Amino acid sequence: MKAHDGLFIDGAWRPATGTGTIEVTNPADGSLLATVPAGGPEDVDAAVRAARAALPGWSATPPARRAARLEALQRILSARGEEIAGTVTAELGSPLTLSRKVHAAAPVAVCGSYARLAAEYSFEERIGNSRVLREPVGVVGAITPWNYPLHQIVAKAAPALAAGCTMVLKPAEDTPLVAQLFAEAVAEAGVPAGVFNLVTGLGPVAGQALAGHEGIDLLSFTGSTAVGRRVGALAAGGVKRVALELGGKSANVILPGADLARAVKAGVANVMSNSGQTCSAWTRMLVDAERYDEAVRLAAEAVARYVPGDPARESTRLGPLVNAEQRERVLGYIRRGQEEGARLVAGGTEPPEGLEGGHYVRPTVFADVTPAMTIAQEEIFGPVLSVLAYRDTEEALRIANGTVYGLAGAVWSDDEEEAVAFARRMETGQVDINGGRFNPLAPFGGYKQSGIGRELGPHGLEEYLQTKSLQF
Ligand code: TXE
Repeated sequence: MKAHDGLFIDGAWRPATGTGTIEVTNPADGSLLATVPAGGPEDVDAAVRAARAALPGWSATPPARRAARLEALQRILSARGEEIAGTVTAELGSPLTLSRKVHAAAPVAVCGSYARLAAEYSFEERIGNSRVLREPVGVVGAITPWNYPLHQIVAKAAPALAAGCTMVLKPAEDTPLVAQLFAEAVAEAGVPAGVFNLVTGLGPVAGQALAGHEGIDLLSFTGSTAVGRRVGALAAGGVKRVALELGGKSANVILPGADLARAVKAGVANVMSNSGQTCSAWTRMLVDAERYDEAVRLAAEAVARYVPGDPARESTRLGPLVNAEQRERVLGYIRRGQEEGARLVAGGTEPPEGLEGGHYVRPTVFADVTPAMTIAQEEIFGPVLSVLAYRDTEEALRIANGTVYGLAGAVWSDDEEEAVAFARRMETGQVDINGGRFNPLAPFGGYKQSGIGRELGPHGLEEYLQTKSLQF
């Protein structure tokens, strides 16, 4: 595949100072797609300097003109949608239909929402005898994961640019190609040199250098809780602002009156989408004891429709996992579930037939899962659903809230008010009521160890602003 052999710094593709490279492979068959440079601390330094130099000009650019650049970016991302979808399918392994519908489409919607917000947002307000100015935080260091590779970038870049910040992005090692494509789009959209910089590289080298760099004002990280904890501490040590979007173990609570067939089907689809590599995935399905057996039967039936296959085929609904390490992690959790006494009703550790060479895992459903089991507590990040029983809604709430995470969740009921009342008591940043639909303006982010800060919409914009008050 086409790839740049340089880093995008100060508006141009430049060679990295180090000689290291990253091999980008196709998770469906292990073949080599491209090689990209692995930037080092000196490259990160050059990128941060470029972002710092571009800050006065970009932050003083009227919001309406920043909005015009975001609009242009939205148009370019939309026009290059097929190319984006193909790139994400190749480097992540997500089925082509999902790549089109979500990986390529969501960033277009998010860019559009920030073009409008930049134009409409009140960057100044009066409070009594004060004028409160909302000014850009400054230079942003952004570190992103591979699971929604373009969306995760745009969820940081669009609000940062709308706010008047400049930035340096270190994308995930597994998915640098769509990040390069995004840098091309930013340049094509007429965003001035130095406003957006891209350093591909290894997490512990380039990522670490960025997180600890004195020249950034905000570190925005999405990834694992373990790394987030470390880089957050590093940035906070330099008294930098920190935004963290980390893991999840979301509960899908099906209340006794809910339409069971619909809720189970949607719950299975949610977990199997993107091979379960979604931080907000509803990985724990909670069903009342009376309807438990029926729910397990429906879940096993629904999961049979997710046959692993080549993600480049239009008909495939379940692709491979991103890499061999992730597959091993997920298989380890499946083994652990069996050892701890959960009942396997679909899938398992056997590799799917005829797909040798790819990082495939069978779609897996566990029944008789109890809240203390490892598979009910830890983020698996694979196509694995746990079904748990509850006796009454108080117990359902205790189970739902009984993990260190609090990113998302779902509640199903025939009485919307009952569902909302339950959702109010959930310790989580986002709850889908009877299915829910993606809203690019709604804040997304975690309670508890799922993170700090919010992305998307006006709340996401405010992460990139700081306030100054003038008293009269
Ligand atoms: O994530 P990492 P990994 C979870 C999920 C998954 C697990 C491991 O459970 O199974 O994390 O995935 C960069 N200093 N999530 O190992 O390592 C890295 O280069 C600075 C949830 O891929 O956290 C990449 O750009 N940066 C999640 C980014 O951090 C470092 C999405 C994320 O990688 C670094 C992904 C370091 N020392 C995984 N080490 C979500 N919240 O959606 C790594 N990085």
